[in-house]
Amino acid sequence: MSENMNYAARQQALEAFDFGGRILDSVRFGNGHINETFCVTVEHGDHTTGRFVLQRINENVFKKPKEVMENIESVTSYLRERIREAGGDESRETLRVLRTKSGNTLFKDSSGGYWRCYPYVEDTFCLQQVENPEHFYQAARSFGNFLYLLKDYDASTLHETIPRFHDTPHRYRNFRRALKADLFGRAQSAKEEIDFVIGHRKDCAKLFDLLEAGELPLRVTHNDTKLNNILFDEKTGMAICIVDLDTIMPGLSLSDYGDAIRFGATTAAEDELDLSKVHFDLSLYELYTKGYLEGTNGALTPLERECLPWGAKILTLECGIRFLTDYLQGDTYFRIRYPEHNLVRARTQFKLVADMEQRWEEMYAALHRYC
Ligand code: GN1
Ligand code: MG
Repeated sequence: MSENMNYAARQQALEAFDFGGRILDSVRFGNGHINETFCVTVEHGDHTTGRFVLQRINENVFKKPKEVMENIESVTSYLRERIREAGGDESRETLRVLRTKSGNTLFKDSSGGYWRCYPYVEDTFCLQQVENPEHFYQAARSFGNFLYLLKDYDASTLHETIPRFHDTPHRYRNFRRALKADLFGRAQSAKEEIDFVIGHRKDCAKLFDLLEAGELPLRVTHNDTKLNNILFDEKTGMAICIVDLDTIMPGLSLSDYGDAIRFGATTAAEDELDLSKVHFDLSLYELYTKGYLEGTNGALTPLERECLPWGAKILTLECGIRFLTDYLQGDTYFRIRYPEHNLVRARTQFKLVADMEQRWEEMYAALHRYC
């Protein structure tokens, strides 16, 4: 879409939502790889200002935006009740969907783009990397608590917003297809990474087989538990609100746990170019494990707990496979800033997987200190 059309679509969205005041400005916001995000500042009648997060949902990724919003609306309403019962602050501890002037959770612009909006949770900050281990521990408790609060919510009533999202064997098959097609002639520049994935094909099925056999439960999961999908309170430093709710759907607890480890228990960014800086951080892994077990408050089954290291390894492998597949397919999924960006991302993930394998016994020893 051209910049002008983009601008016109955003203006329509700004007009559509019920912000309860005069719009002062709207600026690009955030670090997500998928949706387009803007921060909107509004002046109310009494001259106070308020902020909102306005997003255009990426329809290439989320084919059914209505279903995305149904999941979000239903789960956040449920969470609000649980938070209220526990004496928490429901206006800060979960997102609230802002409606349009005609009462809808979604707005469709004239070019067909879908938009939704949330009030901004003020006096919070977001982290791109672990700076202080305490924050990572807080994030673990919060994502654990998310699972705990939703443990009695019937996961089968939720839509699968991205079919087979954390179905790792399916991701592996997509990778093989992309490799076979090699539409952009990129396979020769990713030989080592391709061999790494093929060498790990058997690992891909480990958790999925247990799910199919009914040994691991299907739960309500977030499915995108990166550290930057959580808001911390500026005053207390506590993780208070989980954001980026589009991928809430039925899934494995191990995906939520594993994805958080992959992104946070590392010494470098997801797209660090210098692999000598990328290491799996065992002490952050241990801290997150402790926090997650505390947050889930006994809700995990013994087998789920025992599979946590596998969750870490498989989700890291899976994310690397997704980056590599997108690289082979010409970067149609993840937003990139330069041509090899997805390959660079894949490399860091495989480096972390290799590190985990080397420290496998230590990972289990750390886990068994808490369960
Ligand atoms: C995407 O939207 P964002 O940047 O939080 C992706 C995740 C990946 C992540 C990798 C819907 O998350 O699955 O793990 O990038 N989200 C979707 O950084 O595919
Ligand atoms: Mg995000």
